[in-house]
Amino acid sequence: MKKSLLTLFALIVLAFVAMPAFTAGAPEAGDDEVTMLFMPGIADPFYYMMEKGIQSKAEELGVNLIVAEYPKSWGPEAQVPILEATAARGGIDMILIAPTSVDALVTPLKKLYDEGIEIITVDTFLGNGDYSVQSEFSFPLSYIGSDNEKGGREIAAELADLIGGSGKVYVNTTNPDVSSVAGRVKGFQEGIEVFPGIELVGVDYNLDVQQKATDQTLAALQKDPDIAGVFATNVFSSQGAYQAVVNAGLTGAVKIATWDATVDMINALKKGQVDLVLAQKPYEIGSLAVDWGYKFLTDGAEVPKKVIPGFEFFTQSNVDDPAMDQFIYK
Ligand code: T6T
Repeated sequence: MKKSLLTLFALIVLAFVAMPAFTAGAPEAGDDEVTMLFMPGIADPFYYMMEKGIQSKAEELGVNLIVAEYPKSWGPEAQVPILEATAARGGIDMILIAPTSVDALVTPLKKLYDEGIEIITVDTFLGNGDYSVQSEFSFPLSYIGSDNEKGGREIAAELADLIGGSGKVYVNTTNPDVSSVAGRVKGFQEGIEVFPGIELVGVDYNLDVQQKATDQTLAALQKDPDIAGVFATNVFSSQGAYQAVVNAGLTGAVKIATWDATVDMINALKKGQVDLVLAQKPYEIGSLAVDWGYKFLTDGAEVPKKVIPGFEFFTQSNVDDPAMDQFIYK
């Protein structure tokens, strides 16, 4: 009797000791659930629209989604502390992030990547955005966003047309180290090169502050009263720059090509205060990022190094077309 009790006791002890060996690697409850973190660049209608695309695809696929706090200003100093604090919660399989600098986000993201978190960059990218060539910034799975240089070139051609192929043009943009807007300026400069009669008189950086865009554009118009065209490269640049033209009483005389289809910009187009609005597809960018990320995490699918949804142009002739309504960031 005593012997069998001892055996039973030994068996129980053995079971407890051996239990972990049997359970390691086995998914804990909810472990195979995919968790993604969305880290936007700044609080603006473009990223709100992107979040909608992310939310709806995450819901569809059963992805556990964490949306980080929206930075109140643009830049690594605002974005990195939020990113690191949110990632420190743990349990994150993938980060969908719009890096606010091509350089300054490489180290903080590489650290998280080395901790086992996959990265997809949405809207903006690291380095030169070519993740197919091994480099210190090629660790993200993919860049999902607009072809900004192509958009810049097309806007140059449209603005050239609007000003009759010659005259002075001015650019208001945000930051030199941000891939998206830098690409737009580069494309624009390439685009106007084919027009010998067009002169680029200045490029100002407003650090993504709308009032700064208004002040800079007003100063540029005062310095060069014969500026014929303005290109503003994103939401706050556009909303600031056209306000300066309105305040200077130059609406119609100065042609304005803008980027990002906010409700404010579409209303300005309807009022003839701007002449062109390029609409990116933030909802689609967000949805594609979750879709490809999920395929990678669950099936090991190969994610294309670049996924580029197109863009649309709002003009005075199509702004009231109901088919265009879907492209407004609202
Ligand atoms: O233009 C978008 C985005 O594409 C860019 O990278 C940063 O600015 C916006 O978010 C608009 O404010």
